[in-house]
Amino acid sequence: KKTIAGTYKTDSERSFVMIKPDGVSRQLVGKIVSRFEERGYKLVAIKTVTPSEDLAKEHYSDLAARPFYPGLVKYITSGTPVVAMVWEGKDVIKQGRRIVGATNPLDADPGSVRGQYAVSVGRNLIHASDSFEAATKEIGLWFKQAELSDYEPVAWPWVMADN
Ligand code: IDP
Ligand code: MG
Repeated sequence: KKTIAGTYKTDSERSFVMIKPDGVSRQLVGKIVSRFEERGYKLVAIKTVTPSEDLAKEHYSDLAARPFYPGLVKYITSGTPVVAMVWEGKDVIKQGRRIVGATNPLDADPGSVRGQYAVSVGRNLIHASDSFEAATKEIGLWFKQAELSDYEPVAWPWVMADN
């Protein structure tokens, strides 16, 4: 698309981002949402969900063999809701992982969400898709097609410029 701000592509990727129960209970939702919003990413969907055991298990099915899996499922199904989101924009999958930070908060960049707010790997506040395949699976698992909004942020020509 060509605009006064330059040119940019309108077909960009999407990532599934989830604020885990500790992030909601610790009232960090606004701060976390702001990081994606201020970067210029587009909010495509957002809702609170109190995940069932089936949903948590399916979301983390790749980790079913890991020793921490039962505890992880318990954490996600604590009864406190999560905030499920879809964010869209250039490189949002890779960039989302950088905003979130390393899995273990001890290794997470201090500027990342986990690096600023988390201490324990088992209570690391937030999830973000790690690949296009994972994003596709996770968005489909947590959202219906009709819940994904189609609009264009006014800032996008500037944020997304590719020239
Ligand atoms: P990621 O969330 O950074 O993608 P994964 O390896 O996919 O990390 O693990 C998923 C989630 O499982 C982590 O975010 C964390 O909540 C939990 N987890 C991972 N490793 C451990 C561990 O060693 N002990 C406890 N929980 C863990
Ligand atoms: Mg992962």
